[in-house]
Amino acid sequence: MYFKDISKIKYEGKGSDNPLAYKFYDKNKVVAGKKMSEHFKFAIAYWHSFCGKGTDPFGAPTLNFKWDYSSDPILAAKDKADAAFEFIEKMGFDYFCFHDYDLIEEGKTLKESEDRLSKITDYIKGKQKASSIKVLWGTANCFSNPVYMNGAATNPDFNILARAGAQVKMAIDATIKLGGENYVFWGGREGYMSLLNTDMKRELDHMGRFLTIARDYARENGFKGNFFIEPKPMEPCKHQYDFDSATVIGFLREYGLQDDFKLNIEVNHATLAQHTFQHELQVAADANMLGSIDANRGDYQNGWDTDQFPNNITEVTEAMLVFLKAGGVHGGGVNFDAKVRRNSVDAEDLFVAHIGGADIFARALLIADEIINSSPYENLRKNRYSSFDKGNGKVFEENKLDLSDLCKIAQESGQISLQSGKQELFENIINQYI
Ligand code: XLS
Ligand code: NI
Ligand code: NI
Repeated sequence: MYFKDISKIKYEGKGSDNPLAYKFYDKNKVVAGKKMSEHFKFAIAYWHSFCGKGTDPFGAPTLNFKWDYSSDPILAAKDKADAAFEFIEKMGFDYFCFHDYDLIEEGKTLKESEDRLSKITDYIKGKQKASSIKVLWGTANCFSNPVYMNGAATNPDFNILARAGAQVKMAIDATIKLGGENYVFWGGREGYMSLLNTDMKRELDHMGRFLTIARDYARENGFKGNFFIEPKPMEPCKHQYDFDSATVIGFLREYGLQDDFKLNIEVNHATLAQHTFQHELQVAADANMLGSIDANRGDYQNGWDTDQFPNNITEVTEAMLVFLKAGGVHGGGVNFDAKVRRNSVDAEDLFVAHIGGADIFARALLIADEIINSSPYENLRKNRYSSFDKGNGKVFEENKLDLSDLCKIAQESGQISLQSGKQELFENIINQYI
């Protein structure tokens, strides 16, 4: 046991002052026709919670992981899996997400990595059988190894692209073996540092082809889940090709991938792209491609991916309005792609952070559901468009008016009165229900 002082986290309600209890996340509570646990499918991110030890560009690790002492990579990986499973069970979550080399340290050769992955996935499979913990998604880390400094699927060197192919194949195999429900691509190095040395069109064609053959391989091997692309505009690249939801949707349609791929929206990536989280969710939902969420938050003053745990109730409430109205996500869930600050060095800090994250989503879901069902919000929004529900507006929506028709209607309609957008009223309603 790695967290022996901490017992299973329970729901104690808003009145509780126990820092190690849920105040809002009541797993079995039904909201909008589904249990909270089904709406969210909360997942822990293996990399932040069990691998990242608090380094930053200026400092050494601060977190002392009790599972990270063995010099034998297989034993170390097993200890890490024990810690992860103990944590997930104590949180009462059902899922985790992983990169290939989060599970076990990469070998010196592809063959050695493959053997290691096969051993650790055997072990984790056993642990899954003994619990009910599932994989929300798996992915390949095609960005840390120096070979990927010029990209993976978009590398100008074919040999590196092939190597990325081998790695993605192995990560898909591992995901299938562990019953993973989805598979993610996050292209941290798929982009450029300088356009001067970059043939963008050629690189994008390569990426389109790479994703196509990865999909084909997974399907041939029985994978039925969704593929997700996780947009991010920059960091580590100056410019990343999967910039934001709209860009990725255009890319997927261009390369004929729109039926198998959906989007995994991360809060801090949205804000890095100068959008809100809710904007990115809405764009994905409108294209019927809202697949999953990487929950975290950025910092208003810092310009990078700080990956802090979510705690902004207004932001998450507005996001939950989009989420509920979209009917939730396709196949995915809410993965806490977030890390405790490097000075949060107590074992219980990891629990407190995840409790806060689950609670803010639960609270926001309850509020958003109430806004939709009991407040004037829905009608106010609908009424803004009422001129399209009847008369010429309706005929326009039926695609039966041309530009000359519009001209004629405008000439006949006389003085037009201005309609208020009521933004402040909308904002007040959100605040009132929070
Ligand atoms: C990095 C990404 C990464 C993906 C998985 O910014 O969020 O963690 O979620 O590769
Ligand atoms: Ni992410
Ligand atoms: Ni991120």
